[in-house]
Amino acid sequence: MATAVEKWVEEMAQLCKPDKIYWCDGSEEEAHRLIEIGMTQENINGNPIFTKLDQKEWPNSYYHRSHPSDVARTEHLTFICRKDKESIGPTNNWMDPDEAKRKLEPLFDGCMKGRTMYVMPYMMGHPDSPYAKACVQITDISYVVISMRIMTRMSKSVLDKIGNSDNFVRGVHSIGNLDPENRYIMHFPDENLVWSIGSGYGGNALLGKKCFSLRIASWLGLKEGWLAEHMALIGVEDPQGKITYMAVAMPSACGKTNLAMLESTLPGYKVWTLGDDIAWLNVGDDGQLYAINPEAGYFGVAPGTSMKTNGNMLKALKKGTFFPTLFTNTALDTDKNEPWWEGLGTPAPAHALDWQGNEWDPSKTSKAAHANSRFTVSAQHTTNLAKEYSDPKGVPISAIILGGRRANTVPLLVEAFNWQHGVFIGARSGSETTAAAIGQEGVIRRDPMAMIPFCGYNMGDYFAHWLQVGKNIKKAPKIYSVNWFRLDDEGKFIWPGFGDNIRVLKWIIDRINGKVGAKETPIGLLPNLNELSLEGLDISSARMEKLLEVNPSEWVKEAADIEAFLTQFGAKLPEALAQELKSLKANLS
Ligand code: GTP
Ligand code: SPV
Ligand code: MN
Repeated sequence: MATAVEKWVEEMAQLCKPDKIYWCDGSEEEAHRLIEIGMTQENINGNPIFTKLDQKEWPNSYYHRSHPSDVARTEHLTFICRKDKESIGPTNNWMDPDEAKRKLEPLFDGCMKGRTMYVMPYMMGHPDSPYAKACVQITDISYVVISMRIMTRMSKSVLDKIGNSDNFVRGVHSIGNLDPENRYIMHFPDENLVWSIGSGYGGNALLGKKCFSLRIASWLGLKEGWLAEHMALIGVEDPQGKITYMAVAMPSACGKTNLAMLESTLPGYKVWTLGDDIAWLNVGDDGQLYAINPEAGYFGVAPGTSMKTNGNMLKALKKGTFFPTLFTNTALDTDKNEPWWEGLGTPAPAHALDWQGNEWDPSKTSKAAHANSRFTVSAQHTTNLAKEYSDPKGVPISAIILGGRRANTVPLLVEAFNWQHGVFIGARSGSETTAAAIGQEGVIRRDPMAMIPFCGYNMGDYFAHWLQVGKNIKKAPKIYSVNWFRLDDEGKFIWPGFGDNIRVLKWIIDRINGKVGAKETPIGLLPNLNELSLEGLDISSARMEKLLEVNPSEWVKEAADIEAFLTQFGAKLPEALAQELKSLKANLS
């Protein structure tokens, strides 16, 4: 008797008509075999799927170049498909599920002719975790298989775990013909199902990541009483050896991976990492909020990653274990056969191919690496991997940090008055758009909890759910807002950032332990300058004051923008948040 997985795979094979079906076992031997084949095979964009990099400098590392039109998430082609349009809300693209399937079926019909259909069984989360989910994804490109093996816990044992049950998350992916006109990322929350065609890039193609672990999982969380969040997960050890766990939401390309790898500039402090992009938050039996990272690797932004800014990550990229490391859309130094990107901290290569495969040398004014070029590396490579990384129950969270990229208005650091106010801070957050998604860069958009591209249902209901989860926790974590990106009059970052962000984390720990005070402002509690640990930093108090400034006229404008954003949720906007907006405006006047 065929299992539910086998029946579904057969059904998909009937539709996609691959030459071959290959069931992945997740082994090291398999990864090497697929990479070897991929080095001789052309991707449909004319590049080999994998190019071997210099194995001495970059052990077990390979280079991949995607199609120039396919270098980031495409939010305008991403849909949530449920009958009830209102349940999806005003910030998602909606499509009726029947209509979506009528649209997709002809595109998938025969899309794998001449190709292999890879079937990947994998877990999101530690297999022994009560919060983990068993998943199966189909794809027709080995780049996705190798990436998924790094990013998830892929193993044939997942099939035994699923057995004959149909309780598994389904993902169907084909690179299609890469035509942006025929590119769709469609989510069916009621069926635990994602269909994606026409893109081989990150969040569009690795369906366990944003598609399942955020969009579908957030919907499961609403029904089941938990939260799926776009958050890094860290443990901060203080000089006494005590570790404080924090979950950190920041929009794409706004600093999660770097914070997760932070090398402290304050003696005695150390950051341990559990995750850099996604956290699942559950209320434990003891009434505390626990978090796990459902992923097993990092798909991180390459530009700006250097020994100076993020030495931990560079060491991880060069570690080379049984997990290969991938570089996608960086430049390729053709003299040295090494990856290169702007901000790597080494001289620009004399001869290179840029991210589009064009000849490049330092005389060119164009960027060699795409701004959203990425590395894919196993969490096992990180030297600061927390020991609780493999703890099925996760870690208890003491602080939630909500960040964004703002050149002005938003101070370096704010503490919420309480959970409800913290939810409002999250709901009102804005950030400048980045190269992580196709579209204009550098424009401010409201991005509640960094989830605007990832919340799989009506954000009005999402705010209400956050408020409810807060009530279900015995001792709610404190909530903070941070902004590393405030600029001075010359357009330079005022805050040194990176390793010095530990100074902000230390203040948060001191607040949790009741060791420092704070001053009340209209937008929340701010640090007293003399209680921030700034020793060894070359920053004038005038610049620090600018970093912590709450400028009333900027905030009156901000509040108007927040109001316009929140109004669109109509009756779905929780009364508590409408009240918070009212008091913000009152505090400002
Ligand atoms: P996604 O993977 O897209 O979700 O991004 P992320 O939130 O993990 O962002 P990441 O840490 O990769 O940082 C994105 C960019 O911001 C990189 O170019 C970093 O070098 C830069 N960056 C990160 N932290 C800081 C900081 O503290 N200060 C400054 N100035 N830049 C930073
Ligand atoms: C992001 O854009 O937030 C990412 C990269 O982490 S992707 O996997 O493409 O979503
Ligand atoms: Mn992300």
